[in-house]
Amino acid sequence: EEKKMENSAVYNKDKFEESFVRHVESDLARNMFNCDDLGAYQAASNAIRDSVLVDWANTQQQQTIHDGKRVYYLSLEFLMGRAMDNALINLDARDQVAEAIGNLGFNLEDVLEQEPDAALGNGGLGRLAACFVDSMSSRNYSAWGYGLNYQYGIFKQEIIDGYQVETPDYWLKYSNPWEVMRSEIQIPVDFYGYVYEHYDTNTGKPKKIWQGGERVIAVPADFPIPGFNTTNTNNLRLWNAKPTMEFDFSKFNNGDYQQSVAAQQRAEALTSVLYPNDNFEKGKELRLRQQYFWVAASLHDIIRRYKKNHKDWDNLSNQVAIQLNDTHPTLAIVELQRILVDLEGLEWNAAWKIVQRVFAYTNHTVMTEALEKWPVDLVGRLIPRHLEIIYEINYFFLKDVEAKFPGDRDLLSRVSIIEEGQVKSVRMAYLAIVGSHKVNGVAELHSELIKTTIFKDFVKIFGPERFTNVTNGITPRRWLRQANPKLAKLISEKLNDPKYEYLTHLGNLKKLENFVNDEAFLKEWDDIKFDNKRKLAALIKETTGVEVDPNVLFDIQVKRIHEYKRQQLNIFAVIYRYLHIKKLLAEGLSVQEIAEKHYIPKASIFGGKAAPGYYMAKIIIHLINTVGEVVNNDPEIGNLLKVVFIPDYNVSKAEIIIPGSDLSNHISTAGTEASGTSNMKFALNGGLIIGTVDGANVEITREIGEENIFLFGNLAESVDELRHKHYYEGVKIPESMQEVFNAIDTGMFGLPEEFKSLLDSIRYHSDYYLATDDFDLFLDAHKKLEKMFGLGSGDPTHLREWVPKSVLSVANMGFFSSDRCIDEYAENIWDVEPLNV
Ligand code: 26M
Repeated sequence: EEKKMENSAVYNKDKFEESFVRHVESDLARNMFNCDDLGAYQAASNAIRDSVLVDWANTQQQQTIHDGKRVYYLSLEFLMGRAMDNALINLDARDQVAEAIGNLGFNLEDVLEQEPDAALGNGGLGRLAACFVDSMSSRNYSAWGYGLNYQYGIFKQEIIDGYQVETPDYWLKYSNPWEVMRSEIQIPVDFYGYVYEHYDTNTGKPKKIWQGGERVIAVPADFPIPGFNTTNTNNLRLWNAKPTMEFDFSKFNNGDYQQSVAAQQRAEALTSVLYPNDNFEKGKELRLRQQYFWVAASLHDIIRRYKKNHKDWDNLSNQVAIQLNDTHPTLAIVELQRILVDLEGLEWNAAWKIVQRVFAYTNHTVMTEALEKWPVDLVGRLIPRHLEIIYEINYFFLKDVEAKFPGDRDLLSRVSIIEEGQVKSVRMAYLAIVGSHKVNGVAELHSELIKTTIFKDFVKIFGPERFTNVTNGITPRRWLRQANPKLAKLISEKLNDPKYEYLTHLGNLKKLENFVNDEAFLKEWDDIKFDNKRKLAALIKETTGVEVDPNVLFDIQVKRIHEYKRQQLNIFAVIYRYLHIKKLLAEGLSVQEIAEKHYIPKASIFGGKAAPGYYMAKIIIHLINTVGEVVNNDPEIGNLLKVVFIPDYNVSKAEIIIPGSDLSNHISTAGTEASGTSNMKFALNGGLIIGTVDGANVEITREIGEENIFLFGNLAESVDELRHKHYYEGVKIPESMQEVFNAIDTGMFGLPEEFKSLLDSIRYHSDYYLATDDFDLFLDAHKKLEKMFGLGSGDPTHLREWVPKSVLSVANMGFFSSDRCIDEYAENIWDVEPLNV
């Protein structure tokens, strides 16, 4: 505590105010009389950053002195969201700074709002990486993240006439106070060129030399990652591409100055934009260039750090663990083998053993169409030496397979890293498995599925030990304390934990079970939910113009739009509900009667982005919006039903939406959602879940109890059979769904042609995602849960039946902290221990 006080301005109001003013005057070149909220955000961030930098420098120095094993988390996406509030919470300085900022004439909440999201990711995979860096710092690991510093994050989504319109997210419009440019570090990365053989007089052996054709320089931007309740502050290093200073003199001499400057400028394009797919997109050369650029720069950096203190290559895996976030960084395996063999002169086999010990690979999908494959031609042109090495890795691998399973030609062609199709391609997942010592899935069901389906042959070849599970987690600092401060405070009071230690010992939440019969407590709990719903209603009003009554059931589905996530199932059920409410109204029932006896008042809330080229996902967005248009403007329906699509779902909106949910949807076709992580965020904030038996829903159910979650739908084990049946016997549309289709077909929600391919994919194209099989089960699950919700806050049924489930959910979510998850990686995969700095 004492150290804290002397250390920095964030713990001392006077010092903070002083520092703030200094930053306004010297960094912003303004004065306090013309400092607006944006200026205040920048000055405050700089003042806070100053103290983060002290911890950061100390941490890095001590980690270097200690010289233990470091973890490197390679991810093309880090979906960080805002940094300022998170830093204040992790430093335990929020109250002091709020007061100091108040004294200076600003309001902390307004100032925090000025920060643009760092939206350098698509969805689950990128946000997972962000939770992981928070946990790695908070649990005192020595760990770096490596990624790309995109100038444009995920596009901003506008809804115009009910359609998604994408606009660029130029998030660095104002300078970013959280990034520290390391212009002194400049790492050359080569592309193209050719490979030749050279007789090495030292070894008497031929040697491969890669002569690159185009060079780009990698310059890091570093982001300090403060831990919660610790001074341990790790580094997130995101690369920028910069042109070389070398000039193409051949062009220059030809008088083509313009051309040679243009070529230089192209370098920067490499890191300018995040690919907005959360699924593989075929053959885009720039994407592969991004991957190699990032991998080469990161490995160069890691190896340079290793070489400062070490010579013995055999020791590399005692110092370095590299985790591959999906197959996007798989070229790192090839790059390390190249460094060891071509540049450091190791024997192939010795090098390969080292490589395998260093790497581990996390898989995030079983859907085969989403597995990365790169055309051999493209790889050979871009990085010719790497293609040779891939062939050689494959040659030795297949030789081993042949020795183990002699004569099994089928097996060899099935597991070959090179796919011999119309377009010969490199199967990145196979390369990642072969080059790693561990492969993990992200939830139990998913980890089992990869072993029995897509990677089955590799279990046979390498044994089951190579495969493991690490169930995903989320950081409770952002997803409870930051997003839901009132609930976090109530919990800290109830647990008698004024320092919020439960945020790093999330199992302590269990003690909340003691209060599940305490009526005053339940009321307090419910009041906080109501308050959060009011805030969400305000966001909805502001972004869509629609007014929703915070007393109604908030039924939410926010996530990327995908057929497998089945937003279509949800909107069909909404339409069904609307049709039936209309029928009852036509029969002369009043809104009041319908609410009490048939359909409780509800707001169906959607949000999420569609990949710009994903036609079907865009139709789903359009349908949700046209349904909203009709329902919300129906003068008869009162508050029985509202349908809203919140545009531009992102991390900072999630922080408002998630705490305001009564119910959230996690309704993927069983076996398709690897884990899901928003399910955890909702449950941790006291929202109940309606979901299929898929991904981490399975473990959430085990932890919180099946009476506290609403599961429905066919199981993963039935999916193949059902698909087969659809294909050979045709799709049977249930009557309930037929009513919905008829309404769409007769133009109730706009031109039916606009939705034809969505409906046809179900009725004429085999309903791959099993909407027909699960629809009635979904409706039944709703009927059941709505009885328990009652008429919402204040209703005795609600307090008796619903709120205790909410409390019990939160009480049993301890397992899903990303701290637990990172500890499992550390112990089972990385073999590292925390270092207390
Ligand atoms: C690949 C190639 C080219 C362009 C983009 C990609 C690509 C980008 C992101 C592919 C997949 C991407 O993300 C997939 C993803 O987010 N998966 C989710 O990962 C979460 C964390 O493990 C899981 O919880 C989700 O179930 C899973 O869908």
